[in-house]
Amino acid sequence: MPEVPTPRLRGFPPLGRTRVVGVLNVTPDSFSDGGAFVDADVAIRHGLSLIAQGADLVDVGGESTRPGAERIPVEVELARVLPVVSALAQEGVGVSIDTTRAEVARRCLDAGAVVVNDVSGGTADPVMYKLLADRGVPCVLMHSRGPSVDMARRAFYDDIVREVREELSTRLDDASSAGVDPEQVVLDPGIGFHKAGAQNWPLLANLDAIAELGRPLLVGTSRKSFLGRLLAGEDGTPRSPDERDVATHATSALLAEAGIWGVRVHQVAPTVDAILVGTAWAAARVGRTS
Ligand code: PMM
Repeated sequence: MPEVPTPRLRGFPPLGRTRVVGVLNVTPDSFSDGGAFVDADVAIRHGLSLIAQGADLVDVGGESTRPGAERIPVEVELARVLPVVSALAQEGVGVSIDTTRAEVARRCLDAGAVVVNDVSGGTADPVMYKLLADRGVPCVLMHSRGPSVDMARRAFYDDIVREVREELSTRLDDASSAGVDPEQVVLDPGIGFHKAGAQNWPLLANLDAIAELGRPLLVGTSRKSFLGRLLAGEDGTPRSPDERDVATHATSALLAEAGIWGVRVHQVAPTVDAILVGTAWAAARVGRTS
């Protein structure tokens, strides 16, 4: 993978390696870990264990974005995430809140979250950019094309790399026009969101084109269905989500080798190892002239 320049993100000094963002879904229905952490105490313990394993941030989400997922009421989302976000923040954990709702983001920032991760890129809630601008917090703007309920219908591209780049560029422009400091924005190509199976590979292989927008990149490949398809059995049955971890770690090593800012993963300890491999590989190349 070509090396991707990593611009600075205000408030996050360079680490010399890819950051690990641990996934903590407090949902009954996420595609790979749905139901495992609905109990707040179990979720909090898991968040602390992700940090102990080497996560730099824990990304707490209360609304499933799996293909076909229906929206839940804001009160339900808040009831799931707030106790977990507050408890983790009180323990000094760097919490990112995975939400498309400004109200949920606002309450979680008040409770100590330090990053807002919006899979709609700020398009789902008309006041999200304003909140981000007012609070001046780092945010992840991910590429997607609308609600998860019609993922397949919008997964059409002539040139996926060009189109995702253009659409992310529009998100960045809209956010900065609304007062968001571009230096606080991380962009994410949105692996698996309105992208079917093999469409994800050219995006991953050409992240340098997206990095030309001048912002750090976060990438979430963890346990996603394009890996399930790649690893399908002879009868074509996709590999199940919990059997996609080794393939996920392979992508993390490649992303670290390319100098990507962060990876969003379910399994932190092996990701830390994979990142060490990718980082060492890239460092060994520096200085070679032939
Ligand atoms: N993927 C999921 C949820 N949130 N956020 C970002 N920034 N990037 C992603 O790729 C992403 C995300 C869906 O995966 P999950 O259901 O396993 O959390």
